[in-house]
Amino acid sequence: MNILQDLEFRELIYQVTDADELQQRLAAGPITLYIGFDPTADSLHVGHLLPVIGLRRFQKAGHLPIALVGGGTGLIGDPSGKVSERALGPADQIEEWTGSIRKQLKRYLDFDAKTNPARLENNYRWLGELEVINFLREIGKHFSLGSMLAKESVRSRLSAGISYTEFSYMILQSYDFLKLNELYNCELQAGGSDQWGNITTGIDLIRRVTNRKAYGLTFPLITKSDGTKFGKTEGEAVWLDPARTSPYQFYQFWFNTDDRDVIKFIKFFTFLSHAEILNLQEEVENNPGKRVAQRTLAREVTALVHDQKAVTKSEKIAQTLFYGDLQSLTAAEIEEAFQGIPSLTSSAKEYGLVDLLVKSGLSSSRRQAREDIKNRSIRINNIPETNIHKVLRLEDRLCGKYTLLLRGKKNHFLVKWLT
Ligand code: 383
Repeated sequence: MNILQDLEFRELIYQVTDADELQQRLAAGPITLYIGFDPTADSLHVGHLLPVIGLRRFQKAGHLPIALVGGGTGLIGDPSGKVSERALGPADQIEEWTGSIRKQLKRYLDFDAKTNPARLENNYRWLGELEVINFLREIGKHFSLGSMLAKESVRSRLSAGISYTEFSYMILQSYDFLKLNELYNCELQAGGSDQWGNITTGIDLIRRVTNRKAYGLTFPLITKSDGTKFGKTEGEAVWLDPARTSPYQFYQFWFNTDDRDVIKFIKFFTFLSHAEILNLQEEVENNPGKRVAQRTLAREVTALVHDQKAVTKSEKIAQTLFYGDLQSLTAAEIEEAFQGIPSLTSSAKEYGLVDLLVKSGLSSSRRQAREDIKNRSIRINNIPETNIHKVLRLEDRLCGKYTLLLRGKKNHFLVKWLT
Protein backbone atom coordinates (compact mmCIF):
# COMPACT_ATOMS: atom_id res chain seq x y z
CA MET A 1 0.00 0.00 0.00
CA ASN A 2 1.36 3.43 -0.87
CA ILE A 3 1.31 6.55 1.26
CA LEU A 4 -1.72 8.12 -0.44
CA GLN A 5 -3.79 4.96 0.04
CA ASP A 6 -2.75 4.88 3.68
CA LEU A 7 -3.65 8.56 4.16
CA GLU A 8 -6.96 7.93 2.42
CA PHE A 9 -7.82 4.96 4.63
CA ARG A 10 -7.07 7.17 7.63
CA GLU A 11 -9.22 9.98 6.21
CA LEU A 12 -6.25 12.28 6.49
CA ILE A 13 -6.55 14.02 3.14
CA TYR A 14 -8.60 17.16 3.06
CA GLN A 15 -7.34 18.83 -0.12
CA VAL A 16 -4.65 18.03 -2.68
CA THR A 17 -3.50 19.85 -5.76
CA ASP A 18 -3.54 17.62 -8.88
CA ALA A 19 -4.49 14.38 -7.13
CA ASP A 20 -3.77 12.17 -10.13
CA GLU A 21 -0.45 13.73 -10.96
CA LEU A 22 0.68 13.64 -7.33
CA GLN A 23 -0.30 9.99 -7.21
CA GLN A 24 1.93 9.30 -10.21
CA ARG A 25 4.76 11.38 -8.82
CA LEU A 26 4.69 9.49 -5.52
CA ALA A 27 4.62 6.17 -7.33
CA ALA A 28 7.67 7.22 -9.36
CA GLY A 29 9.95 7.43 -6.31
CA PRO A 30 10.77 9.21 -3.05
CA ILE A 31 9.64 12.82 -2.82
CA THR A 32 10.92 15.56 -0.54
CA LEU A 33 8.15 17.29 1.38
CA TYR A 34 7.92 19.84 4.16
CA ILE A 35 5.66 21.22 6.86
CA GLY A 36 6.29 24.46 8.73
CA PHE A 37 5.83 25.23 12.43
CA ASP A 38 5.98 28.78 13.73
CA PRO A 39 7.44 29.33 17.21
CA THR A 40 4.38 30.96 18.82
CA ALA A 41 5.14 29.30 22.19
CA ASP A 42 7.99 27.30 23.70
CA SER A 43 6.19 24.04 22.96
CA LEU A 44 4.05 22.37 20.33
CA HIS A 45 0.60 21.16 21.37
CA VAL A 46 -1.68 18.34 20.24
CA GLY A 47 -3.03 20.58 17.47
CA HIS A 48 0.39 20.21 15.83
CA LEU A 49 0.54 16.48 16.24
CA LEU A 50 -1.33 15.44 13.11
CA PRO A 51 1.12 17.20 10.76
CA VAL A 52 4.15 16.09 12.82
CA ILE A 53 2.96 12.49 12.60
CA GLY A 54 2.19 13.11 8.93
CA LEU A 55 5.88 13.83 8.28
CA ARG A 56 6.75 10.61 10.06
CA ARG A 57 4.25 8.66 7.95
CA PHE A 58 5.87 9.97 4.77
CA GLN A 59 9.31 9.06 6.07
CA LYS A 60 8.20 5.55 7.01
CA ALA A 61 6.90 5.21 3.46
CA GLY A 62 10.36 6.05 2.10
CA HIS A 63 9.99 9.78 1.41
CA LEU A 64 12.21 12.63 2.66
CA PRO A 65 10.60 14.91 5.24
CA ILE A 66 11.73 18.40 6.18
CA ALA A 67 10.46 19.92 9.39
CA LEU A 68 10.76 23.67 9.05
CA VAL A 69 10.76 25.91 12.10
CA GLY A 70 9.62 29.43 11.33
CA GLY A 71 12.36 31.43 13.05
CA GLY A 72 11.71 34.11 10.41
CA THR A 73 7.95 33.80 9.82
CA GLY A 74 7.43 33.61 13.60
CA LEU A 75 8.63 37.20 13.72
CA ILE A 76 5.80 38.22 11.36
CA GLY A 77 2.69 36.19 12.33
CA ASP A 78 0.44 34.13 10.07
CA PRO A 79 -3.06 35.65 9.75
CA SER A 80 -4.48 32.26 8.60
CA GLY A 81 -7.30 31.19 10.86
CA LYS A 82 -6.80 34.22 13.14
CA VAL A 83 -9.63 36.68 13.68
CA SER A 84 -7.44 39.55 14.79
CA GLU A 85 -3.94 40.96 14.47
CA ARG A 86 -1.37 39.41 16.79
CA ALA A 87 1.00 41.35 18.99
CA LEU A 88 4.61 40.94 17.88
CA GLY A 89 6.67 39.00 20.39
CA PRO A 90 10.22 40.13 21.23
CA ALA A 91 12.77 38.75 18.74
CA ASP A 92 14.97 37.10 21.37
CA GLN A 93 11.99 35.21 22.76
CA ILE A 94 11.06 33.91 19.28
CA GLU A 95 14.65 32.79 18.85
CA GLU A 96 14.51 30.90 22.12
CA TRP A 97 11.18 29.29 21.22
CA THR A 98 12.60 28.31 17.82
CA GLY A 99 15.22 26.29 19.70
CA SER A 100 12.64 24.53 21.88
CA ILE A 101 10.43 23.63 18.93
CA ARG A 102 13.44 22.28 17.02
CA LYS A 103 14.22 19.97 19.92
CA GLN A 104 10.66 18.72 20.09
CA LEU A 105 10.39 18.04 16.37
CA LYS A 106 13.59 15.97 16.36
CA ARG A 107 11.94 13.19 18.29
CA TYR A 108 9.55 12.28 15.50
CA LEU A 109 11.92 11.95 12.58
CA ASP A 110 14.94 9.87 11.71
CA PHE A 111 17.93 12.02 10.77
CA ASP A 112 20.28 9.09 10.23
CA ALA A 113 18.15 7.07 7.83
CA LYS A 114 20.41 5.81 5.05
CA THR A 115 18.35 6.51 1.96
CA ASN A 116 15.84 9.07 3.18
CA PRO A 117 17.16 11.08 6.14
CA ALA A 118 14.95 13.80 7.59
CA ARG A 119 16.00 17.45 7.74
CA LEU A 120 15.35 20.23 10.18
CA GLU A 121 15.45 23.76 8.79
CA ASN A 122 14.92 27.27 10.09
CA ASN A 123 13.61 29.81 7.60
CA TYR A 124 15.41 32.64 9.40
CA ARG A 125 18.45 31.35 7.52
CA TRP A 126 17.18 32.90 4.26
CA LEU A 127 14.39 35.24 5.38
CA GLY A 128 16.75 36.96 7.80
CA GLU A 129 19.01 38.11 5.03
CA LEU A 130 16.37 39.41 2.60
CA GLU A 131 16.72 43.05 1.66
CA VAL A 132 13.66 45.07 0.97
CA ILE A 133 14.54 46.39 -2.50
CA ASN A 134 15.63 43.00 -3.77
CA PHE A 135 12.67 41.33 -2.12
CA LEU A 136 10.15 43.61 -3.83
CA ARG A 137 11.88 43.34 -7.19
CA GLU A 138 12.59 39.61 -7.20
CA ILE A 139 9.71 38.13 -5.26
CA GLY A 140 6.98 40.73 -4.76
CA LYS A 141 6.69 41.18 -8.51
CA HIS A 142 5.23 37.67 -8.83
CA PHE A 143 2.29 38.33 -6.53
CA SER A 144 -0.89 39.96 -7.74
CA LEU A 145 -2.72 42.07 -5.24
CA GLY A 146 -6.05 40.76 -6.50
CA SER A 147 -5.25 37.15 -5.70
CA MET A 148 -3.65 38.05 -2.35
CA LEU A 149 -6.76 39.97 -1.31
CA ALA A 150 -8.94 37.05 -2.38
CA LYS A 151 -7.21 34.59 0.00
CA GLU A 152 -9.44 33.60 2.89
CA SER A 153 -6.79 34.57 5.46
CA VAL A 154 -6.79 38.16 4.17
CA ARG A 155 -10.36 38.56 2.88
CA SER A 156 -11.85 37.56 6.24
CA ARG A 157 -9.71 40.15 8.01
CA LEU A 158 -10.09 43.16 5.71
CA SER A 159 -12.90 44.80 7.65
CA ALA A 160 -11.70 43.80 11.13
CA GLY A 161 -8.17 44.93 10.27
CA ILE A 162 -4.92 43.43 9.05
CA SER A 163 -1.53 45.09 8.95
CA TYR A 164 0.80 45.15 5.97
CA THR A 165 3.06 42.90 8.05
CA GLU A 166 0.59 40.02 8.40
CA PHE A 167 -0.72 40.64 4.89
CA SER A 168 2.80 39.90 3.60
CA TYR A 169 3.07 36.61 5.47
CA MET A 170 1.96 34.45 2.54
CA ILE A 171 4.81 35.82 0.43
CA LEU A 172 7.36 34.67 2.99
CA GLN A 173 5.89 31.19 3.27
CA SER A 174 5.79 30.97 -0.53
CA TYR A 175 9.43 32.03 -0.68
CA ASP A 176 10.29 29.24 1.78
CA PHE A 177 8.74 26.66 -0.52
CA LEU A 178 10.71 28.11 -3.44
CA LYS A 179 13.92 28.04 -1.38
CA LEU A 180 13.39 24.44 -0.24
CA ASN A 181 12.59 23.53 -3.82
CA GLU A 182 15.92 24.99 -4.92
CA LEU A 183 17.94 23.64 -2.01
CA TYR A 184 16.52 20.13 -1.70
CA ASN A 185 14.21 19.67 -4.65
CA CYS A 186 11.31 19.81 -2.21
CA GLU A 187 8.19 19.21 -4.32
CA LEU A 188 5.40 18.90 -1.78
CA GLN A 189 4.20 21.08 1.07
CA ALA A 190 1.68 19.72 3.55
CA GLY A 191 -0.12 21.34 6.46
CA GLY A 192 -3.47 21.74 8.16
CA SER A 193 -6.41 22.98 6.12
CA ASP A 194 -5.77 26.51 7.44
CA GLN A 195 -2.56 26.48 5.37
CA TRP A 196 -4.17 25.84 1.97
CA GLY A 197 -3.90 29.46 0.81
CA ASN A 198 -0.23 29.78 1.82
CA ILE A 199 0.62 26.44 0.22
CA THR A 200 -1.03 27.21 -3.13
CA THR A 201 0.64 30.64 -3.43
CA GLY A 202 3.97 28.84 -2.95
CA ILE A 203 3.17 26.41 -5.74
CA ASP A 204 2.34 29.37 -8.02
CA LEU A 205 5.60 31.11 -7.11
CA ILE A 206 7.66 28.01 -7.90
CA ARG A 207 5.95 27.69 -11.29
CA ARG A 208 6.53 31.36 -12.15
CA VAL A 209 10.16 31.43 -11.10
CA THR A 210 11.37 27.97 -12.11
CA ASN A 211 8.63 26.67 -14.36
CA ARG A 212 8.61 23.56 -12.20
CA LYS A 213 5.65 21.68 -10.80
CA ALA A 214 5.06 21.48 -7.06
CA TYR A 215 2.25 19.96 -5.03
CA GLY A 216 0.22 20.67 -1.92
CA LEU A 217 -1.73 18.52 0.52
CA THR A 218 -3.77 19.48 3.56
CA PHE A 219 -5.00 17.49 6.53
CA PRO A 220 -8.54 17.96 7.82
CA LEU A 221 -9.47 20.11 10.76
CA ILE A 222 -9.98 17.82 13.74
CA THR A 223 -13.54 17.96 15.03
CA LYS A 224 -15.17 16.25 17.99
CA SER A 225 -18.66 14.81 17.95
CA ASP A 226 -19.70 16.68 21.10
CA GLY A 227 -18.99 19.97 19.32
CA THR A 228 -16.25 21.14 21.71
CA LYS A 229 -12.86 22.14 20.37
CA PHE A 230 -10.23 19.42 19.96
CA GLY A 231 -7.01 19.77 21.92
CA LYS A 232 -8.11 21.37 25.16
CA THR A 233 -8.94 20.11 28.60
CA GLU A 234 -10.78 22.57 30.79
CA GLY A 235 -9.86 25.43 28.51
CA GLU A 236 -6.09 24.74 28.61
CA ALA A 237 -4.21 23.50 25.56
CA VAL A 238 -2.73 20.01 25.79
CA TRP A 239 1.00 20.51 25.27
CA LEU A 240 3.68 18.07 24.16
CA ASP A 241 6.13 19.45 26.73
CA PRO A 242 5.83 17.28 29.88
CA ALA A 243 6.58 20.33 32.03
CA ARG A 244 3.40 21.98 30.68
CA THR A 245 1.09 18.97 30.45
CA SER A 246 2.14 16.04 32.58
CA PRO A 247 2.35 12.66 30.83
CA TYR A 248 -0.45 11.47 33.10
CA GLN A 249 -2.72 14.30 31.96
CA PHE A 250 -1.67 13.70 28.40
CA TYR A 251 -2.60 10.02 28.73
CA GLN A 252 -5.95 10.97 30.30
CA PHE A 253 -6.69 13.42 27.50
CA TRP A 254 -6.59 10.56 24.99
CA PHE A 255 -8.20 8.02 27.29
CA ASN A 256 -11.23 10.30 27.70
CA THR A 257 -11.97 10.28 23.96
CA ASP A 258 -15.65 9.77 23.14
CA ASP A 259 -16.66 6.39 21.63
CA ARG A 260 -17.86 8.25 18.56
CA ASP A 261 -14.40 9.77 17.95
CA VAL A 262 -12.01 7.09 19.11
CA ILE A 263 -11.58 5.17 15.85
CA LYS A 264 -11.09 8.39 13.92
CA PHE A 265 -8.37 9.47 16.38
CA ILE A 266 -6.70 6.06 16.22
CA LYS A 267 -6.56 6.42 12.44
CA PHE A 268 -5.19 9.96 12.76
CA PHE A 269 -2.67 9.60 15.56
CA THR A 270 -1.37 6.03 15.60
CA PHE A 271 0.60 3.80 13.29
CA LEU A 272 -1.58 0.75 13.95
CA SER A 273 -2.25 -1.34 10.88
CA HIS A 274 -5.54 -1.17 9.05
CA ALA A 275 -6.45 -4.66 10.28
CA GLU A 276 -5.76 -3.72 13.91
CA ILE A 277 -7.89 -0.60 13.51
CA LEU A 278 -10.81 -2.54 12.03
CA ASN A 279 -10.62 -4.97 14.97
CA LEU A 280 -10.76 -2.10 17.43
CA GLN A 281 -13.72 -0.66 15.55
CA GLU A 282 -15.61 -3.92 16.17
CA GLU A 283 -14.53 -3.82 19.80
CA VAL A 284 -16.02 -0.32 20.22
CA GLU A 285 -19.28 -1.49 18.68
CA ASN A 286 -19.55 -4.68 20.74
CA ASN A 287 -17.96 -3.72 24.08
CA PRO A 288 -18.00 0.07 24.37
CA GLY A 289 -17.85 -0.04 28.19
CA LYS A 290 -14.42 -1.70 28.18
CA ARG A 291 -12.73 1.25 26.49
CA VAL A 292 -10.15 -0.98 24.86
CA ALA A 293 -9.85 1.41 21.91
CA GLN A 294 -9.38 4.42 24.20
CA ARG A 295 -6.70 2.58 26.16
CA THR A 296 -4.91 1.66 22.95
CA LEU A 297 -5.08 5.25 21.69
CA ALA A 298 -3.76 6.64 24.98
CA ARG A 299 -0.95 4.08 25.11
CA GLU A 300 0.17 4.60 21.54
CA VAL A 301 0.18 8.40 21.55
CA THR A 302 1.71 8.69 25.04
CA ALA A 303 4.49 6.27 24.06
CA LEU A 304 5.14 8.25 20.88
CA VAL A 305 5.22 11.70 22.48
CA HIS A 306 6.73 10.63 25.82
CA ASP A 307 7.84 7.02 26.26
CA GLN A 308 6.82 3.59 27.44
CA LYS A 309 7.71 4.46 31.05
CA ALA A 310 5.25 7.37 30.91
CA VAL A 311 2.53 4.94 29.84
CA THR A 312 3.23 2.57 32.72
CA LYS A 313 3.37 5.41 35.24
CA SER A 314 0.18 7.03 33.93
CA GLU A 315 -1.69 3.77 34.21
CA LYS A 316 -0.45 3.25 37.75
CA ILE A 317 -1.58 6.74 38.76
CA ALA A 318 -4.98 6.31 37.10
CA GLN A 319 -5.53 2.92 38.69
CA THR A 320 -4.69 4.30 42.14
CA LEU A 321 -6.67 7.54 41.79
CA PHE A 322 -9.83 5.85 40.74
CA TYR A 323 -9.72 2.55 42.57
CA GLY A 324 -6.74 2.27 44.80
CA ASP A 325 -5.03 3.40 47.90
CA LEU A 326 -3.71 6.90 47.49
CA GLN A 327 -1.15 6.26 50.24
CA SER A 328 0.81 4.16 47.76
CA LEU A 329 1.62 7.11 45.49
CA THR A 330 4.90 8.96 45.82
CA ALA A 331 4.99 12.75 46.21
CA ALA A 332 6.22 13.07 42.62
CA GLU A 333 3.34 10.94 41.35
CA ILE A 334 0.84 13.02 43.28
CA GLU A 335 2.29 16.23 41.86
CA GLU A 336 2.14 14.74 38.38
CA ALA A 337 -1.39 13.43 38.70
CA PHE A 338 -2.68 16.75 39.95
CA GLN A 339 -0.64 19.12 37.86
CA GLY A 340 -3.07 21.69 36.62
CA ILE A 341 -6.00 20.72 38.83
CA PRO A 342 -7.29 23.46 41.13
CA SER A 343 -5.28 23.69 44.31
CA LEU A 344 -4.41 25.95 47.17
CA THR A 345 -1.33 26.20 49.31
CA SER A 346 -2.04 26.41 53.02
CA SER A 347 0.31 27.61 55.71
CA ALA A 348 -2.16 26.58 58.43
CA LYS A 349 -1.66 23.38 60.42
CA GLU A 350 -5.33 22.47 60.32
CA TYR A 351 -8.31 23.39 58.20
CA GLY A 352 -12.04 22.88 58.80
CA LEU A 353 -13.52 20.73 56.06
CA VAL A 354 -16.55 22.98 55.53
CA ASP A 355 -14.32 26.05 55.24
CA LEU A 356 -12.13 24.28 52.76
CA LEU A 357 -15.02 23.05 50.61
CA VAL A 358 -16.25 26.62 50.25
CA LYS A 359 -12.80 28.11 49.79
CA SER A 360 -11.97 25.55 47.09
CA GLY A 361 -15.23 26.16 45.27
CA LEU A 362 -16.14 22.47 45.49
CA SER A 363 -19.27 23.52 47.39
CA SER A 364 -21.08 26.75 46.62
CA SER A 365 -21.83 27.70 50.26
CA ARG A 366 -21.35 26.50 53.83
CA ARG A 367 -24.88 25.14 53.79
CA GLN A 368 -24.18 23.29 50.54
CA ALA A 369 -20.89 21.99 51.97
CA ARG A 370 -22.68 20.47 54.97
CA GLU A 371 -25.29 18.92 52.64
CA ASP A 372 -22.55 17.49 50.44
CA ILE A 373 -20.83 15.92 53.45
CA LYS A 374 -24.07 14.45 54.75
CA ASN A 375 -24.89 13.09 51.30
CA ARG A 376 -21.60 11.19 51.28
CA SER A 377 -20.47 13.01 48.14
CA ILE A 378 -17.26 14.29 49.75
CA ARG A 379 -14.15 12.15 49.99
CA ILE A 380 -10.82 12.95 51.57
CA ASN A 381 -7.98 11.09 49.88
CA ASN A 382 -10.67 8.88 48.33
CA ILE A 383 -12.24 7.97 51.66
CA PRO A 384 -15.84 9.15 52.22
CA GLU A 385 -16.18 11.72 55.03
CA THR A 386 -19.56 12.18 56.69
CA ASN A 387 -18.67 14.29 59.73
CA ILE A 388 -19.61 17.93 59.14
CA HIS A 389 -17.28 18.97 61.98
CA LYS A 390 -14.27 17.26 60.43
CA VAL A 391 -11.01 19.20 60.69
CA LEU A 392 -8.17 18.24 58.38
CA ARG A 393 -5.04 17.37 60.33
CA LEU A 394 -1.63 15.84 59.88
CA GLU A 395 -3.05 12.34 59.51
CA ASP A 396 -5.09 13.47 56.48
CA ARG A 397 -1.98 14.30 54.51
CA LEU A 398 -0.39 12.16 51.81
CA CYS A 399 3.42 12.13 51.99
CA GLY A 400 2.99 14.70 54.76
CA LYS A 401 2.28 17.34 52.10
CA TYR A 402 -1.00 16.87 50.24
CA THR A 403 -4.67 16.31 50.82
CA LEU A 404 -6.95 15.43 47.96
CA LEU A 405 -10.57 16.50 48.22
CA LEU A 406 -13.20 15.05 45.94
CA ARG A 407 -16.78 16.03 45.41
CA GLY A 408 -18.68 13.41 43.44
CA LYS A 409 -16.70 11.55 40.82
CA LYS A 410 -15.05 14.29 38.86
CA ASN A 411 -14.34 17.34 41.01
CA HIS A 412 -10.84 17.18 42.43
CA PHE A 413 -9.10 19.73 44.58
CA LEU A 414 -5.60 19.51 46.02
CA VAL A 415 -4.45 21.11 49.26
CA LYS A 416 -0.69 21.61 49.48
CA TRP A 417 0.44 22.04 53.07
CA LEU A 418 3.44 24.20 53.82
CA THR A 419 3.77 23.40 57.49
C1 383 B 1 5.88 28.78 8.26
C2 383 B 1 6.72 28.81 7.16
C3 383 B 1 6.52 27.91 6.12
C4 383 B 1 5.50 26.98 6.18
C5 383 B 1 4.65 26.97 7.27
C6 383 B 1 4.84 27.87 8.31
C7 383 B 1 3.92 27.88 9.51
C8 383 B 1 2.45 28.11 9.11
C9 383 B 1 1.60 28.05 10.38
N1 383 B 1 1.36 26.81 10.85
C10 383 B 1 0.70 26.56 12.12
C11 383 B 1 1.67 26.86 13.26
O1 383 B 1 2.83 27.14 13.01
O2 383 B 1 1.18 29.01 10.93
N2 383 B 1 2.25 29.40 8.51
O3 383 B 1 1.20 26.78 14.41
C12 383 B 1 0.24 25.09 12.18
N3 383 B 1 1.25 24.15 11.70
C13 383 B 1 0.76 22.77 11.56
C14 383 B 1 -0.33 22.69 10.56
C15 383 B 1 -1.43 23.44 11.26
C16 383 B 1 -1.03 24.93 11.37
O4 383 B 1 2.43 24.24 12.35
O5 383 B 1 -2.66 23.30 10.58
C17 383 B 1 -1.38 22.74 12.59
O6 383 B 1 0.04 22.37 12.75
O7 383 B 1 -0.04 23.18 9.28
O8 383 B 1 -2.06 25.67 12.02
O9 383 B 1 7.33 27.93 5.05
